[in-house]
Amino acid sequence: MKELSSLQIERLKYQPKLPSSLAGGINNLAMIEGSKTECVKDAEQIKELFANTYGKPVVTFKTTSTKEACEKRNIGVILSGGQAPGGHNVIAGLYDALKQSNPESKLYGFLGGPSGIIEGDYIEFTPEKIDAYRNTGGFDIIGSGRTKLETEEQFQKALKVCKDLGITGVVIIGGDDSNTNAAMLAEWFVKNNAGIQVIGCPKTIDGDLKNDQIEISFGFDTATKTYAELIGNILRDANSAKKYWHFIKLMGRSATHVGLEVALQTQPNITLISEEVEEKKMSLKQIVDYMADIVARRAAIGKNFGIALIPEGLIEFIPEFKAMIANLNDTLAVLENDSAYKNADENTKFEIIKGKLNSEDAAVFTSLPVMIKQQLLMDRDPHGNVQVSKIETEKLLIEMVSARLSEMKKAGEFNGKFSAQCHFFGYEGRCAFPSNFDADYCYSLGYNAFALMKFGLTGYLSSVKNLSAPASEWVAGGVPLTMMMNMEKRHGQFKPVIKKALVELNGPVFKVLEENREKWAMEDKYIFPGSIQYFGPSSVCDITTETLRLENAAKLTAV
Ligand code: FBP
Repeated sequence: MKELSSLQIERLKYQPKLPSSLAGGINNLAMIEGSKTECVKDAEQIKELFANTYGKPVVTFKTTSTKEACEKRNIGVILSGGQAPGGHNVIAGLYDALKQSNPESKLYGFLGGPSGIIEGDYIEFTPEKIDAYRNTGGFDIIGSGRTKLETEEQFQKALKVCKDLGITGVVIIGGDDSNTNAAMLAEWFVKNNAGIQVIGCPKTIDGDLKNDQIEISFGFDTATKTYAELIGNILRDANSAKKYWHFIKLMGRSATHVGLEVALQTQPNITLISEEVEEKKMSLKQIVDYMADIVARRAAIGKNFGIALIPEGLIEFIPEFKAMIANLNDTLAVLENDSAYKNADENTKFEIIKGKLNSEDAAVFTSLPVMIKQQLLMDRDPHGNVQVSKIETEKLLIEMVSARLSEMKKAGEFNGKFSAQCHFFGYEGRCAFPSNFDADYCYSLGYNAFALMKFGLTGYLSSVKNLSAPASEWVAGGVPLTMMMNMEKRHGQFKPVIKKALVELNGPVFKVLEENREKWAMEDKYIFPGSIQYFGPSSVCDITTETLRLENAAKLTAV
């Protein structure tokens, strides 16, 4: 019986590339400080909440000839939130840097996400354990979770666990919510003279944790390439059978970076962009009309097939739903402790909700099919987010487009067939073998996280920039977490959180879609990217996403 696939065996041998500023070794680094920073919004409140960690400078590293080893250190690491390809390499990079700086140092992994540091649930990494997970996908090395770290009791428990293990640094690998945890923990540790640093690493397939300092979160590259492969296959199937419309919902939570990137890689017939829907204040009816119009126009030229990409978070961006969901969130936060509501049957729950919403929101809620109502009432995640992965927007749209086409048929405006298949691609891409890009980027992020600790920093996000250049030219450094924060309403209360980066409608990536979408709607300009390649020519194995390529090219032109 085989224990490992041939690809597993080969990937374990891959040696990830480091930027040349780090490749000289962890003991040969110098840090360069930039200017002080400000948060993106709500400065007064953020400054007050993060009195000890606010406003620190951006930093970068360079190699020096002066060698400076580290004292023995114990570090803890947490994988937090949804899986993203490359997480294991962040841990491998961190481990290698730590051991290079002092072989006596230890790395602990907290199990099951942030709850591990509170419960004292951990393992100590050995070289064998690390080696078995190099360049592999998934978070199974220590598991992940979505616990929100915010209470005094949680922080006290985390402090005790760290003190018992002699831990003086914690690395949190996560997205916007998890790095909000990192910022809160960093601030609390400084305020309480704990002597424990906290560094974050930018993870999420959603690609929404980005700004001038963080070009992309890790996992986006591999996940979008995986979805693009699957969608390329479906495009070819649709173009072969010529009998189905495929409505494909794509993960990405709020922002449509995933959908946009995959659209550029495959050129499907319809791509909905949540940010555009919001900007143009499109109603659900207008979205349905737009889709039905393309279906009808294609049918008129004999094409009763096509592919539509639907972003996971669409519903929260349709203005009438956005308002209703915001009020629904507040209502549910209150009803959370109401036993009459909790014990009520489904119909009574719908009635209670209707009674609590204003008349406009109640009308929107009532207009929805039962399935969507049920999905909207599901528990929020621990950070207060609607669990959009469970809302079947693709089915809702198929139902509504089909109804609209029936009306059009009666009016003589549609004379074709509409037979639809629905898909949801999300989990398929989150644990894929990291692409070479993600393998290198993640290893560098982890290695760099230890460099930030070595220089005594806390409340920073590990940052590796210039990512569309070869890895040797990447720029390693750190960015203060507070720089990305603002106040947002969660579970009915305003809280400090890292601001999500949405698709920029005047940015270079959306522009490509905008300029081409009519052509892609009618002519079949499908592209078939195929599977991620790990071995072979650089032109196939080391390509970045279109998003990164276009955004960095635009930055260069602007300079
Ligand atoms: P993160 O923001 O934690 O990286 O999560 C990304 C994500 O994959 C979203 O795209 C998706 O909406 C969500 O996680 C699904 O969550 P879960 O894994 O809990 O079902």
